Amino acid sequence: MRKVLSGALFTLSLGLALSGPLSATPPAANGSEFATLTKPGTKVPLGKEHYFTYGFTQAPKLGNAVMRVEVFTQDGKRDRSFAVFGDADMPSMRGAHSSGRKAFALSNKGAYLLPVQLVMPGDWEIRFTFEKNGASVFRGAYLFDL
Ligand SMILES: [Cu+2]
Repeated sequence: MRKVLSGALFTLSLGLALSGPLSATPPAANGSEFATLTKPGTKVPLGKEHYFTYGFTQAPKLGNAVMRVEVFTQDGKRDRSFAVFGDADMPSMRGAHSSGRKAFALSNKGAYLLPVQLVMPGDWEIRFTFEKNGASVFRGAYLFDL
């Protein structure tokens, strides 16, 4: 009886070990801890009590663009209590045009805005970090082609 039980537990824990990493959001292609974000404009969960949306203010083209992030509570009230950071780079030539980690600025309306310089066509990535009270709450990466 004991043997059967421990066998079942072993199977269960093995199952959890195998399903854990697979069921989580896949990491970015570069293997970083940044979750890959789905397409702009969709609601992305942010901790247990918030969500955010993100997207360029206009369709991005070569030159200057502005990334906008908006944070809301689950019941739809705008929230300004996070610090949001962005880092733009080209994954295929990492470091060549990296913006470095920059803080989004809060607009009067309460949107988080970050100017981004898209200096050449190709694959781009913007990494987002959301912090609250100095602690990281969420990291995500948006990959797009220009
Ligand atoms: Cu480049």
